[in-house]
Formats: sequence, structure tokens, C-alpha cells
Amino acid sequence: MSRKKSQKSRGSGGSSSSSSPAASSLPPKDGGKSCSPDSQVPLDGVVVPGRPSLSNSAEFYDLAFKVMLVGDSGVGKTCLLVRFKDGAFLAGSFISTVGIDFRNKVLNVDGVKVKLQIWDTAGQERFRSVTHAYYRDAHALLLLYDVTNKTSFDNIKAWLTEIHEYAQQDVVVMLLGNKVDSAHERVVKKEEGEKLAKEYGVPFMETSAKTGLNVDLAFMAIGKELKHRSMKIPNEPKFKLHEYVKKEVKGSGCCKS
Ligand SMILES: Nc1nc2c(ncn2[C@@H]2O[C@H](COP(=O)(O)OP(=O)(O)OP(=O)(O)O)[C@@H](O)[C@H]2O)c(=O)[nH]1
Ligand SMILES: [Mg+2]
Repeated sequence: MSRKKSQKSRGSGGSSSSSSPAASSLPPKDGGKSCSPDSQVPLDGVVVPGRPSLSNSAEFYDLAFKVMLVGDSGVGKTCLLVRFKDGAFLAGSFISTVGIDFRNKVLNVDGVKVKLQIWDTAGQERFRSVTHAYYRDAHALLLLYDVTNKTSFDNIKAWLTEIHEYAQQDVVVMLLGNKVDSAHERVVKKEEGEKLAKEYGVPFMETSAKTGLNVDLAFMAIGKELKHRSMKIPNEPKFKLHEYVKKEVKGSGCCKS
């Protein structure tokens, strides 16, 4: 996707807990076990050289960014987040997310502590107006479809239209084809995902929240891109997100791609 307009409210005061609708009014999907909100902190995306890392009680960080998970209901957004945060897979019956929820994770990106505040949105249509309010402050969006569900793939164009409408012009977008472990149920080829991503100019990878394939990579790639955008270090080579993803991505090892 081509995004040419300049940043609007990045840098100091880009987004803060007070500018987002309260998430606490929404019940956590699993009784608070896996998705209870961490405490909120300002997300300014700015590092001050030489000062100690900021503290959010137990967590220290230099930069903070807001990342949103979006896509149809059932594509695996919550499972992807739980896999990334806790290294576990939420097996068992599918409990759809209600409204929106978030979790924090601090990544070490080239020696800089980058805190990602990751917002897990509900894919169900009836929550769409709730989630629209959160796009405005997002620095990055992970847009998911399910490789075993053609409708979720066909709906990606509509999601991208929605992103253009509600998100910042320079938001980082990455397309993820999830559930590649389900090789026998696959109905969307890897090449189709690649083609669509190319059409919109966004990086793409296939993931599995079940096995963990490429999950950490997806968030690390986002963290690196946001860190490099935020910190201009003299003589540092420009970070190229597409190239990084191409180099680091792992295949599903499946013949049916
Ligand atoms: N095989 C497989 N199943 C998955 C994977 N990710 C999620 N699932 C299953 O897909 C179902 C839906 O997963 P969720 O993560 O709850 O989906 P969601 O996108 O958060 O759905 P909403 O909250 O309704 O928007 C659950 O039954 C998961 O166990 C995956 O990578 N592989
Ligand atoms: Mg969910």
C-alpha cells in the first residue's frame, strides 16, 4: 500500500491511554486469564539518548508503539497474540473476542527496548464501530487472514479500504496468512497472499499461532521498522522492511503452498 502523507501525530504525544476509548469496560475473552489488559502508558515513540529507560512498573523501555491486530473473526488474532506474549497456543473451543483488548511486550531491537502495546480487536462485524476508534493512534497494523478460509482472504481488500479510511496515512501494515499448520485444509495458496501483498505494497508472511511459525518474526519486523523510523542514527543504513521480511521468513515446509 502506498502511503505518502506526512506523519500527523507521531513523536511526542502520538497516542496515550487517555486518547483511546476505555478498554476496561469490555470483558476479557477468557475471564482475564490470557488477555487481561496491562497497565497503560504513554506511547510517544520517542527515545531520549542517555536517559534511563522508562519504567512501567516491572517493564523498562526506550520506545513505545501501538500495534493493532485486525482481520475477520476466527482468523487467529487472539491466538497469535497469546503465542507471541506467552509462547502458548490457545487450543480448545473458539471464544470470539468482545470489543478490544490489549497486551504489552518489550522487545530488544538492536539494543533498544521497544515496547509494543498490542491491541487485539474483535473481527465480528458488530464490534466494528468500537475498533474504528482505535485505528487513529495505531503505529502498525497486522492484518490477518486464515489460509483455510477463502472468505477471510477475499475480505482483505475491504480491510485495507477500512485501514485507509481510519488509520494514519503512514501506518505500517503487514499482511499475515495464518494457520499454515493446517496443510490439508489450506484453500489459499501462498502465491495468492504474495500477489495481494505486492498489489498493495505491504510485506507478507505466512504464520501459525499453533506452531509459532514466523510469529516472533512478524512482531520483530514491526518493532524494527518503527524503531528505525523513530530513531535517526547518523550513518546507520536505512532499514528495509520488505527485504528484512524476505530474508528472515521461514516457509511452512508444506508441499501444498
Ligand atoms: N490450526 C490452527 N488453528 C488456529 C491457529 N490460530 C488460531 N487457531 C484457531 O482458530 C480459532 C479462532 O482463533 P482466535 O485467535 O480466537 O480468532 P480471532 O481472530 O481472535 O477471532 P475473533 O476474536 O472473533 O476476531 C480458535 O479455535 C483457534 O484455536 C493456527 O495458527 N492454527
Ligand atoms: Mg480474538
